[in-house]
Amino acid sequence: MLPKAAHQAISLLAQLEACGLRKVVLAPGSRSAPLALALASFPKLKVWTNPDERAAAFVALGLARAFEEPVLLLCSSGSAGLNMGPALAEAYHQNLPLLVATADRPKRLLNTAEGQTMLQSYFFEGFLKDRFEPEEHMEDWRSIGQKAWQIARGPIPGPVHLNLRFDEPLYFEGKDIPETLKPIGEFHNAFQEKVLPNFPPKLLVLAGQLPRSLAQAIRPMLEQGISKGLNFWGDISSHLWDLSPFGAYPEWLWNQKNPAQTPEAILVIGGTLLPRRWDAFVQSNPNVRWFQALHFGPSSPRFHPNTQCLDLPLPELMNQLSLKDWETIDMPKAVPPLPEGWHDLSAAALFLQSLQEGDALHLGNSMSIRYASFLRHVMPKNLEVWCNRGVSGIDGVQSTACGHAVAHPHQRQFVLTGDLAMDYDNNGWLSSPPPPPMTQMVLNNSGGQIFRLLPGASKAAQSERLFATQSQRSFEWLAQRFGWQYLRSDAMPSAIPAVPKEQSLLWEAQTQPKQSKIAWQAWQKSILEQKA
Ligand SMILES: Cc1ncc(C[n+]2csc(CCOP(=O)(O)OP(=O)(O)O)c2C)c(N)n1
Repeated sequence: MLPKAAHQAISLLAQLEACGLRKVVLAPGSRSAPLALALASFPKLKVWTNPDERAAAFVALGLARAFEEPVLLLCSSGSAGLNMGPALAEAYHQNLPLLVATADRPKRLLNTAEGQTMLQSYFFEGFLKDRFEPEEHMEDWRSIGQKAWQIARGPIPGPVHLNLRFDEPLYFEGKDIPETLKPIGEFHNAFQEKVLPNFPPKLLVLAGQLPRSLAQAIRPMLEQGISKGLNFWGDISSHLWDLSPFGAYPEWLWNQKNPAQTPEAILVIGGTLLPRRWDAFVQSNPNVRWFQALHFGPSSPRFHPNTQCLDLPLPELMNQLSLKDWETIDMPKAVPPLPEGWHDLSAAALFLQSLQEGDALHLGNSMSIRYASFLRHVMPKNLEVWCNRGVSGIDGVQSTACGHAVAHPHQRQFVLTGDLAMDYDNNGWLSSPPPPPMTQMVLNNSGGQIFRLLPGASKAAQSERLFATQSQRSFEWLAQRFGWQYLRSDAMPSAIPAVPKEQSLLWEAQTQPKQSKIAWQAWQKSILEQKA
């Protein structure tokens, strides 16, 4: 006879598998044993393990993002689950479907000095689509699984927490699914449609971070709209970045005083967007009307309090835009040359130039994403660009890339990241089976370069210690730890290194922070002062 915990775990997995679950990431532990053992009953489920819950959650995030389907994340009780918070917060802000099952102990053991026992119910409060905690006496968790799946998957996806209290015995044998636990049916949610407003002819569409499939779905319509004069700018994370005239468009726009170069209306679609601070533009352009698509975007106005929010599926909205004629804003046609010498910008440019169509590029926060955003003219058009711009900051850059690489083993994977982000997160590489090879450039500018560029932080006393966390470390040790090829450049190399096929490569660009700052600021200035 199967113990209660086995019934619970099997019923949950049976329902999730019937709903379409195929991928599971497990951070092993004893309390989650019923779920780990029940996995054997579901051969359709592909399982990855990683001992570090924080990294495991980012690996799952990378998988959910790459496959655009819910991924189940399993861990043990206690602080194990807490470690998954950063990736869940990121999933919430990127609208990515993660199902997180934290194993827990029976309620009666709370506050009894029992090991690995704490209040887990509200671990991820504030960044969940929903959470479930089945009653301990319930043996059948199918309906919970079904509801959790539906909510995680959408229409607007996001993370769902299942806090699962298992009582002993936790271990069992056998993998036959009892007849009584056959999955129950699924149902679908319809999306509410609303009416399209009458946009003025000089409209600018600003696209933030979008799921790749949605971006691909609206791309032909946008292309058609752009050919009819529609003004468009896609964030580097939008999967539409290559449709923009050039990297600095929004910043350039802010500097324009000529009404001919100012949009009459701005429609914001998708999630996070660099640049973020539109306050000055909003104030000096009070007549610009603001619109925002709610489908795959935030639900509150972003840049202007009087934004009209459109509750319309994005493909439909874009289709309607593609049918009209628009008025184009005059723009500069070229990007000024890069400052000479070896610095972050020239190193990043060299790395980005080496990429080919169809490659995947994973960008670290904070300067790497900015460099790439401005250097899009050196990148091949059909390059997949990925980054965590929800809320993660320097967290999970590599682990998420590991998850993505696992999903796309035949795609060439590249990572461009800062030294602190690289130091912070590399346990994605502990995953088993191990992620496929990647080529990574770490911009080693001795700490957080962003803080040397932020006026407040850079002027503070002890800025290097209190903000930039200056260090003189090399990353050769990391390459050794994971068996990667290692290359270090202290000056402009004469050639771009070849990308190895079967092995990862870590290319450490050792740059001088001061020189990198001067080059970046000078180049930005020349871009923003360009004439149309
Ligand atoms: C998890 C997390 N902790 C702290 C921060 C604050 N933070 C923002 S940028 C940054 C430094 C990033 O340094 P590095 O990875 O070297 O990139 P660079 O600024 O040089 O591009 C830090 C610590 C953050 N974004 N995320």
